[in-house]
Amino acid sequence: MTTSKALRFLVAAALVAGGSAAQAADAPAAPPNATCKPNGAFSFTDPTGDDDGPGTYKYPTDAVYKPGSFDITEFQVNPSSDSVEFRVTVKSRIEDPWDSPAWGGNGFSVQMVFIFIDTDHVAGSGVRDSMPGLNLRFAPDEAWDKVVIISPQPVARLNSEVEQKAAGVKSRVIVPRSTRVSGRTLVATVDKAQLGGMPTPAWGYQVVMQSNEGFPAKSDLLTRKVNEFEGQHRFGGGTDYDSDPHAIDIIVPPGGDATAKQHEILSKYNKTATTEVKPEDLAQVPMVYPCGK
Ligand SMILES: [Ca+2]
Ligand SMILES: [Ca+2]
Ligand SMILES: [Ca+2]
Repeated sequence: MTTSKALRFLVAAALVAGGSAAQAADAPAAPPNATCKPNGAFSFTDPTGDDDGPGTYKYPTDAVYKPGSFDITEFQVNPSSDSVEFRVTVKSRIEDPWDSPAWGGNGFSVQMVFIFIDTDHVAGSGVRDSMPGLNLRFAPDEAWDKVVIISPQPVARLNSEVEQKAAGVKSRVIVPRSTRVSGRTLVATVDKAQLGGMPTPAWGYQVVMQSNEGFPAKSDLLTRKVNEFEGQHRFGGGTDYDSDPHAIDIIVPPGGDATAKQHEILSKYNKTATTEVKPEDLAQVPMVYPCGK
């Protein structure tokens, strides 16, 4: 075999191994990294191909859940004079299969993102439980102070869900002033006053990818369940109970293999907990301080 023939063979083998040209083109995934500015602006990357929670999750089977729809690739925070733009990019083009304008929505259908923010990094300050339906919690010194909800649902529906299901933390919940789509990116604009101040490079973040469920269970804040087996509108690969993290993709602190780290973090839950799930049964997710402490 000549060198060029051998090279062609290797490329062909790589394409077969990757399953498609598109997958081969972005493998291996770049390690997470951050670019930071003094005003608290930053960009932080997440690998592709880790939209499987603890490594086992499968998308629902309905065709609206296109491959890559829940795969976070980048998270950006962009402060301006009196507002902050939060941008979450996914691997596939964001579509609107459920015609969100018809229900007063924001131009997309299947995604939903929770951005938890630690503004003070002080042990005991903030909330350790996540939000209803996510089945996650935070470490005592990384408890969250604010959460920004990026959802296709109109403001009134979000506020009503928060009132019904998260009343105890509603002063910490931020429904953005505007939420829109730009290509593969969800863009939420939040007023400075809602955040209680402008971001600093010391703030920590956790970005949890979920799916908008317009007909949620009583215990779930518009989130889609993860079950043992995937269904038309249910993720699979978890448990039929609320012990498994209902998180499809998260961000993890820089360094090492980000995908392996995510799988390890989201695998640490009590798989034997069924109807009685305690906070300590849940996976504990880290805050990411992309620009240092
Ligand atoms: Ca990802
Ligand atoms: Ca479950
Ligand atoms: Ca990830």
